[in-house]
Amino acid sequence: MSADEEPRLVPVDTAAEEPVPSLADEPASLAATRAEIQELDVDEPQVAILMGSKSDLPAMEKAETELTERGIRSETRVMSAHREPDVVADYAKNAKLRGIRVIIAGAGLSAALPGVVAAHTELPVIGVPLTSRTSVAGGLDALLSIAQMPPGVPVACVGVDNARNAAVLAARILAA
Ligand code: AIR
Repeated sequence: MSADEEPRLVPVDTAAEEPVPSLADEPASLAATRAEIQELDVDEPQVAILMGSKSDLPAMEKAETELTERGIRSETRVMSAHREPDVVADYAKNAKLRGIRVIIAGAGLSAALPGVVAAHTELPVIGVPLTSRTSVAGGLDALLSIAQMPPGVPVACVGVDNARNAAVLAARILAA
């Protein structure tokens, strides 16, 4: 066989020869979306930790500690479903848009906070029943207030004062 008759060698990976699309070829809307994503604050919290009173902080800060140890960004806010209902509603309505993906809410006594938050957002809400100075039956009042939600408006409920478990569950939801 002469040199002229030898079969031409072709690259195995023909895709490598195809032109690589440049960013300039993107439709305008896609380019705009890409720009918006790049502007997003990468430090934004993924988990919100809410509580009904400053007096709940010693129990609830265990959730923040657990999330921080797992490298999960969170923000902590005090807001009462009974004392500041409008603040709670506004926070819950805006949480998803702000990039929050799970909400942990702890309260004692008639613990409405997790349920009211769940009424205003589609995000998963984890309630933490807390003992308080005037709790009935060691926090049974808050446990029932959080667990006994009406059908269609679920709140996950961890054990009394077990904010750490709420953080572990939040981490599992984020990883799912
Ligand atoms: N609480 C506050 N607003 C509504 C409720 N259920 C709860 C708090 C706290 C308890 O009442 O979550 O556990 C007592 O609050 P404070 O402020 O009197 O110490």
